Amino acid sequence: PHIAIIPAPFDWGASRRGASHGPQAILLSGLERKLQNLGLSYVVESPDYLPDVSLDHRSEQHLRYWGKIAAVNEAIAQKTAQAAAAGQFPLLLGGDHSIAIGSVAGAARGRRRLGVLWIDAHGDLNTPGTTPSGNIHGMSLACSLGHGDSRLTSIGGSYPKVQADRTVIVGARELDEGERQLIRSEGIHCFTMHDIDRRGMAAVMDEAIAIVSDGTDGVHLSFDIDSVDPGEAPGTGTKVRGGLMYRETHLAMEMLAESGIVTSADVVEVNPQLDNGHRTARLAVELIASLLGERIL
Ligand code: DIR
Ligand code: MN
Ligand code: MN
Ligand code: MN
Repeated sequence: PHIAIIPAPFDWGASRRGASHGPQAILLSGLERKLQNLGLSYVVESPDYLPDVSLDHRSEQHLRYWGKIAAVNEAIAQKTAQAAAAGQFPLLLGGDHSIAIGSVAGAARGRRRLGVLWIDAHGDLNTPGTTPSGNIHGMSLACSLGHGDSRLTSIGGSYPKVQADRTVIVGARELDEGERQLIRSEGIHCFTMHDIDRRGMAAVMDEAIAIVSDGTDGVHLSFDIDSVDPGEAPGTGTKVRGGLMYRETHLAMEMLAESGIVTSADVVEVNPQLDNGHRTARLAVELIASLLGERIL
């Protein structure tokens, strides 16, 4: 199969429960039919690769549920690396965004010059020293860059999985002070909603694609559905007004498909318990189809 659909039904990294039902909601919203119509071969992996962490209560105030998150992400890294090594495109279905600690680590195992495109309302660049919430889904990109607690940065190997100059954030509109400082001190490329408003999505994505593909040996797309405006994507835990419009988001996915640079992806933070019917899960399916080559004409 060309695509390995890897469910990551996990939500201990977020401030509220429910994103663990995201994979099932996305699958029930017609993902397989879309892939079939695109002529893509795929396998849906069983979630049995994840360890049972129900009895792991290791947690700290600034690193909530780190025990569960470390154990689950080791397994996600392993599963992602295995799929990539088999020549497949790992497509992770979250789950909250803490699962990207594992998916990025897994994608980086075979691609030491991995580019990362992080489409999100947030930066996910907090560390235990800067987090306002203690929620690890707000720290996953920092972890992948090697910042934060070694119990998280060592997942999938004790080295930074990606470099700041190959990392691009698109859609940011709610950054904490520590995140702003890390963006400046590390030189992380960050296209905010202000940049998208001024320059348009096409220009921003052209530049983002150029950055993540320059000198890299693969690109991981980490797509947080809360990047989309809450009017289109109400089913997510940390909604922020003023997000990406429906067509802007599809355009970004279509441009990524045309570029052919993306080698792995996650779609995270779909929470069916907060959704309006299956509106957000269905949007996720549509966006995945655009990413994987669905065209209007
Ligand atoms: C906030 C929220 N910056 C935090 N982060 C979210 O808790 O660190 N990330 N929602 O997706
Ligand atoms: Mn996120
Ligand atoms: Mn977010
Ligand atoms: Mn927030």
